[in-house]
Amino acid sequence: MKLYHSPAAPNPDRVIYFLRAKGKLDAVELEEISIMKQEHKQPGYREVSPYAQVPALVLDDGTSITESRAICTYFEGIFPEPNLMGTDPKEKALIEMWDRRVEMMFFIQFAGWFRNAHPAMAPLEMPQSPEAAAKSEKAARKMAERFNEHLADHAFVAADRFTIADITLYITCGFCRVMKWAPHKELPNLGRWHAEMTARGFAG
Ligand SMILES: N[C@@H](CCC(=O)N[C@@H](CS)C(=O)NCC(=O)O)C(=O)O
Repeated sequence: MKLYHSPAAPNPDRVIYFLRAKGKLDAVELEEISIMKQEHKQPGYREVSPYAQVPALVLDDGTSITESRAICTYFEGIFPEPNLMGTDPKEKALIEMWDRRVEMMFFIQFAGWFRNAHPAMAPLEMPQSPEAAAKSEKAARKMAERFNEHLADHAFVAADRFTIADITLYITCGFCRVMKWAPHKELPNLGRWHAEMTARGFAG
């Protein structure tokens, strides 16, 4: 199977870190797609990912799976250990709840700030909107503070153990560098958690 990714892009990194946490990065052939060169918008790649996004996973039977979380769900199924998405209905639901909170309330808000404010995003986000950027920045900063509060008395984001929700928060904190922001360097509990995650080695 082949995983299309872009170096240092957060959604592909989510999948790569997930696979590395499983010890299975070698199970996929990696192919790089340059977003900056707009390779993801070329007709050949659109056959793999019709919405022109990375990551995309193409299985040996030709099936194409996009959406980073869906790709992680597939890998969780074929590589069940270590479990990163829950073992029983309650744990699965709680891990998904936290993972979606990170993705939708922090990551997507941060992405809205980045896409509407950063000059490098101008060709991809037309027109950029300073108002949307300011609103998204405020929401992202608020969520960083909420996760910092959560991590004051939790070692991990969800389920009292390492899960996909930690990976999603980790890639979000890393992605913040593009706006010269490092929430884990400003907020102490996020900082403690981030250092522990780095020590696990899944980010390479
Ligand atoms: N919800 C999708 C989002 C994928 C996505 O937006 N990927 C970005 C890279 S991190 C991308 O392809 N951007 C290209 C563009 O916006 O034109 C997922 O989780 O995979």
